[in-house]
Amino acid sequence: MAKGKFELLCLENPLLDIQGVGDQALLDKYDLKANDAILAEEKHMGLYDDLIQNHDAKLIAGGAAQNTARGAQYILPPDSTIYIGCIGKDKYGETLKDITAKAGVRVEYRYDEEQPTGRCGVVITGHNRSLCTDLAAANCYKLDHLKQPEIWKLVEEAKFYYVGGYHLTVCVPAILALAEEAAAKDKVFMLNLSAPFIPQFFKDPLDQTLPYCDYVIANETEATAYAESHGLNTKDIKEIAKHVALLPKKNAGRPRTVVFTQGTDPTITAVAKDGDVETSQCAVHAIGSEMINDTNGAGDAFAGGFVAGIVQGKPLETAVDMGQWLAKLSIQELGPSYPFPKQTY
Ligand code: 26A
Repeated sequence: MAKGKFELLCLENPLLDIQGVGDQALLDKYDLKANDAILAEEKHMGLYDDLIQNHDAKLIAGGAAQNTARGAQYILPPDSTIYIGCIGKDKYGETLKDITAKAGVRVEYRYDEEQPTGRCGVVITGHNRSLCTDLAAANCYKLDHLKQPEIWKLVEEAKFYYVGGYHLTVCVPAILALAEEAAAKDKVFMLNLSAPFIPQFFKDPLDQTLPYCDYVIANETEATAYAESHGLNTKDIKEIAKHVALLPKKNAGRPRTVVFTQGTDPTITAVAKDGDVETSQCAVHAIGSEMINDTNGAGDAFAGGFVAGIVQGKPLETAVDMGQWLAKLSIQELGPSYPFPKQTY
């Protein structure tokens, strides 16, 4: 296979997932919803040890965009993907680095001197997953790191940027630096909305970033949260996709594409060009419920397959189908993982 040239650069929050199977009582104990993603508060701090001691929790590499980076690299030629974020100087951080590097992703972490590596408590109940994140070091990412000459050189050499919307809670200046580089040099900038609380509570930084986005990826609950927080007065996923596609754009030379997944329902796409918007639908890859291990990371895997397709210059429908294919593989694994030996699309 031809060697890539680190064309794809991803930025977000590196986390170690502490994943165990729970029940309604465990969700109630920590005031968690069955299918949600939140930032941990004081009342959640006991969850991590509880998962390890009482729920046979496993430690798995997580962090949404880091999962996506591993997913994209699963498909792309060697040396195609770089991942950037902040970890602590500890064992969890080393574990994360090893797993991500083994997946062929080049990691360029900032190491925080004080905070430990971030962790995400994952409570699995059936096909739902509740994510509760203690960002710790992941919250300490700084623009200074991105602007270091040896890192910024990698930014300049990359042609595609993928940012997890979760990073809007961490370092907006770093996101905007990538976004502006993309707009100025006509490169591709992609954003995932990540979780309903992002459009809900991080509306302003999201609105600052959207004009730079060539691709916006989200699931249906994130799309609905966007519509609500922006007063769109509709729950129709296709209408929301059209609205986002038509928002103002910095780099008018590239159309904006919106991709909204809907679980097992078809994925909606909307592409805006010259004030017009074209929508279409792509079916998911069906899978028997008995084949599903867990759905932690399914959306990240979709994004990984999709982004790999875009980097490879595939047509939109093919890129969406690559996302569905990788999501189907990932939900059969434990957490946000991909099967080895590698399967090919
Ligand atoms: C800022 N927050 C809340 C987060 C996350 C997160 N990744 C980055 N930032 N909360 C959960 N995750 C990750 O999402 C993956 C599943 O989609 C988890 O680590 C999990 O691997």
